[in-house]
Amino acid sequence: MTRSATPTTTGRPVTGPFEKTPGWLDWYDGPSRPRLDLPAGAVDAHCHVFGPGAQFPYADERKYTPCDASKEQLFALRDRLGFARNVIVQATCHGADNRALVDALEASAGLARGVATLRAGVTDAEVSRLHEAGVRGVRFNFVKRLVDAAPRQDLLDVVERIAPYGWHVVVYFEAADLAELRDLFDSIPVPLVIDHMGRPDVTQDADGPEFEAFLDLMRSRPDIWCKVTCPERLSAGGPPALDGERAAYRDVVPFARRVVAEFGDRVLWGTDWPHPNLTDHMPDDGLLVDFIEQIAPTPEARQRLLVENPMRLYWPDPQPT
Ligand code: 0GY
Repeated sequence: MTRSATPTTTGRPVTGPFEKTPGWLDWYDGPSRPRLDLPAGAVDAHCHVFGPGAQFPYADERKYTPCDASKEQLFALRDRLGFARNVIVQATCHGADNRALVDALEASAGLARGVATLRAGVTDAEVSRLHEAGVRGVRFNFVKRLVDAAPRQDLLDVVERIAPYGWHVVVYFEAADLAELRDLFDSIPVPLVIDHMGRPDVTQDADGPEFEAFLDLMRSRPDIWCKVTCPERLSAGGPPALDGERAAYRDVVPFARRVVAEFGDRVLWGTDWPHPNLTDHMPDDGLLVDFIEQIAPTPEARQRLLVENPMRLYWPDPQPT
C-alpha cells in the first residue's frame, strides 16, 4: 500500500457561486497517521481555512479561487495527525474579510489562534474585537502573484494600531525580494514571523549568499521567528515517488536544518493545509509530519519547535492541562 497522496481535481466542488481556479488541486482527504509521535500539546502553527464560500464569500480582489476547506475539516485533520492546537493564518483569497477566520477561532474552544489581514484605517475597536476572538498577529504578504502591493505607510499604520495588543507581524515574501524589503522589516517595531524560511531558492546552496542574507535578517534581532514550513512548496525535486517518500523534499532539508540548529528557540512548524496553489502534487499531511524528523532530529528540538515556541508566541498565559 502506498502512503503517497495522488492529486485530485474532482469530487469536492466549491459550493455557492464560486468556481475553482482551473487546474486547482484539492487538499487530500485521506492523510495517513504519522509514524512520528508528536509531543503532547503540539501546535500546527501555519494552516488556513477557505470559506466555505457559500457562507464566507471569497474576496473580490482574490488572485485564486480555492476548494472550500472548512473549520470542521481543519479540526478533524488536527485530531488525526495528533496536534493539539492550530494557528490559522488568513489566506489572501479572503482579502481583509476575516469572518471565516474568526468563525473558526470562536469554534475552536481556545485551541486556535489567528493571524489576520488588516488594511490601513482599521479601527481600534476592530483590533480589539479580533484580539478577543484569538487573533495575535497580522500578515503582510509581499508575494506578487498573491496580492497587489500595499503602500509601506499603510503597513506601518497597521503596525501602530496592533502594537498595543502585543501582536506580531507575519511576513510572506520570496528570497529574491528580501533586499528591497529589508529596511521595511528593520523598521517594524514588533516581533516578526517569517513564512516558509523566506522562500529560498533551494537549487542554490544553503551556505550561499542568498540564504546568508536571510540568516543575517534572523541574526539581526532576537524577536524574529521563522516557520520552517512548506518543503512541498519549496522543493524543486517534484512529487514524492510512490515508493520513496522518505527521499522526498531532500533539497529543502539543509536549509531547514540550518535554521533549526541556529535558531531553535524561535522556529515554528505548520502543515500549510489546505496547501493553496500547489501545481504538481498535493501532499499527504501525515507524511509532512514525518518529514519534521529530518529537520529537527532530536526530541528536544521537536519539543521546542512544536510545543514550547508556538506556545510562547501564541498562548503565553498558563494553560489548563
Ligand atoms: C501559503 C501559501 C500561499 C498562499 C497563501 O494566503 C494565501 O493565499 O498563503 C501561496 O500560494 O504560496 O502557504 O501561505
